[in-house]
Amino acid sequence: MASVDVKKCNDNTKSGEKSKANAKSGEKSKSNAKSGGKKEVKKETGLGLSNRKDENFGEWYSEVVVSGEMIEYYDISGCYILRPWTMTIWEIMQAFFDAEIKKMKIKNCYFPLFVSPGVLQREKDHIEGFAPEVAWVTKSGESDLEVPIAIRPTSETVMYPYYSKWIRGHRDLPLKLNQWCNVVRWEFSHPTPFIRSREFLWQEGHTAFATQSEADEEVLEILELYRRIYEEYLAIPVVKGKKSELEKFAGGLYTTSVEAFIPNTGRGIQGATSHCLGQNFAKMFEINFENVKGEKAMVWQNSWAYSTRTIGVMVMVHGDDKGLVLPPKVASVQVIVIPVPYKDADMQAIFDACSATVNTLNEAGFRVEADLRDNYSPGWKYSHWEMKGVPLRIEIGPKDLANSQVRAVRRDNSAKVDIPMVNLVKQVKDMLTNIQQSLFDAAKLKRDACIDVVKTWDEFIEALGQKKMILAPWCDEEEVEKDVKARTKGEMGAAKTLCSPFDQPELPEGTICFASGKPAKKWTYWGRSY
Ligand code: 86X
Repeated sequence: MASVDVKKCNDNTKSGEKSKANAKSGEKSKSNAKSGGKKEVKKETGLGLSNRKDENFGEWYSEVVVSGEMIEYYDISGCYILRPWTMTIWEIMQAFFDAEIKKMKIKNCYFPLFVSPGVLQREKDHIEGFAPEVAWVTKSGESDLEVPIAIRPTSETVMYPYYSKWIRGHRDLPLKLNQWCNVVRWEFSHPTPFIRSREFLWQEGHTAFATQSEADEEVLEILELYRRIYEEYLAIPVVKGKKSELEKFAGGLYTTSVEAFIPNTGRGIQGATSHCLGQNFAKMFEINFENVKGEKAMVWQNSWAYSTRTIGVMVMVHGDDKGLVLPPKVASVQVIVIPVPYKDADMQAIFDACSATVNTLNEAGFRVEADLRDNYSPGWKYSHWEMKGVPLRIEIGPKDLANSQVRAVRRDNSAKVDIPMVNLVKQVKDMLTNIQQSLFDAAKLKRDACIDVVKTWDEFIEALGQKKMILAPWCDEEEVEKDVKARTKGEMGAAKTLCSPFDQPELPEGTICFASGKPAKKWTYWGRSY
């Protein structure tokens, strides 16, 4: 694996060098044609993707995250460099979520990265299945540590001993903490940037309440924030629902999630989870308090998280054959302004118009930059910023200058509009809003077209073969879910439950389970998944 990654890294460096070396000739060839010129520039500069999204999705994805300058491969398999183009997206989502949880009186904190073996194993049942994924530090310099130290894969065992210490009486409740941090899970299945990496960034919220009803309420409040991150920021439709007993977090009482779907691979993907832990951890970590009546009671706990995986889902859902497509709300550059010089044009006037456009839009609150580099042709710049997914491109040439207008080109559908300078702010605002909505609508249409409602096993197998996300009536029995997994095992991976949507269609009396023939209890989404 490592050698493949390094090779990709090298290949990328090479094409980067090539594009710089050829930039000048790109400029020259620009002057000769409007029509065929662009293709020629692409070829010469090495811009453009060599894999198509619909033909070779996996390769397309690896290529687009690197060429879009979000990720750089690293020499440790499953670890990736998050470049500024990625971090800005993460910071925007972080700012939203952080402000929202502060409104809920949740406070930020930071617990150590390292876990002592005693603490890690304190809660055996929880750790058991995960043990092979825990990474350990065993040496400092040349000497073995007396006691090896684990790196947190999640922070329950790190935090809860202190919850036990800090919570004494009902006045200490609720205790609502969150931390933004990295975690390490030494996974052995195929790593994919953002989607499955050995180190990733997330927030983990851990809260404790006096009553179950307070905990229940918070679970859904947080889940709604996760829905909003996906739908309002990343423009990705998700299904809110409850995980099956088999798929829930084993240490908890119940797990809720937002589930997204990747049409190209026909796989569901868990977008974020919000768990009610019940009193299981309170029991193990002795998190007790004296209630209002003066009796000893156990706290009710929740935990919830979303990670940088969100960004991978965004790339997979919106990206196209020209590269990334960023929803305006999370794009670090929402508008890129590009001067279009012609022979004998007043270059200074064009540059001034570009700067004025950037300033006007920045002052209006948009994230705007101009690409005034003189060693790249306009065509090269178009491809470059398309690859990086910038939602809107503004071109300014002599004709635009003469007409006091700019030309705006949408990344999502290539639509071109001439905008009079006097309407600039209003029209750019409308276009960005429109792009954000269009991306969501297009993604939802595509996702919905992948949903099949089935009633029988034969229909289920047929739909699974067509890479669908399947809504089926189910008896809700663990044995039946295990049986479905066993019966669908194959190269592509088995089908499992994604979630039972909160929004349940009507289940007519007498409906039977698609897999067992027993009475159905609920509608559940099934599919292959990440
Ligand atoms: C499950 C559960 C939970 C806090 C969340 O989903 C929200 C934020 N944590 C995480 N999980 C593990 O408990 C786990 C434990 C170990 Cl030791 C491990 F190596 C991997 C794990 N992966 C997931």
